Amino acid sequence: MAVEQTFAIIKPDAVKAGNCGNIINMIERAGFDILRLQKGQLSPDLAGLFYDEHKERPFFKELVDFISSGPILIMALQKENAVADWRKMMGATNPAEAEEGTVRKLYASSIGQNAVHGSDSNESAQRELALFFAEPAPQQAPEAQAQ
Ligand code: 3AN
Repeated sequence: MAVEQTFAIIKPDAVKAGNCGNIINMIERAGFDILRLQKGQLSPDLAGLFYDEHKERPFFKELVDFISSGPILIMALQKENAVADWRKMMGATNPAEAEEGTVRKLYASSIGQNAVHGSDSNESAQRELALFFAEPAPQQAPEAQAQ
């Protein structure tokens, strides 16, 4: 399987509830390399760009309002099969349908406030990583690869 990078967010509900440490622990135990980790708060404009593919959905405004409502953690995660593995670890969008042991089963409260985001494909991962992390992760730099 190919080594991939994916983009992850710990959303405002999980940050507010103090669950970042627990979620990061799960990520590390699953073997992800955390290439980037940054705390911040999205402007509604950046949130709208990020969720552009959902702009026709009825819950678009709710989505943008929520993700920009408070601090979040954004991450670039790397491992073999990173995109699918992180999606599996997150669990179903609706926490009521999420499998036992998934992040959303443990920490999400509703379909809108569902603790985490993960890219849904390699193409989305590239787009989302480029949107949030202008510079490539250190491991990708030619000098780092040469060592
Ligand atoms: P996922 O995050 O599991 O990929 P998507 O791509 O279907 O789910 O939806 C993107 C985000 O939109 C979800 N993370 C969730 O927060 C929100 N969302 C999805 N469906 C609804 C809904 N019916 N009502 C409110 N928010 C929703």
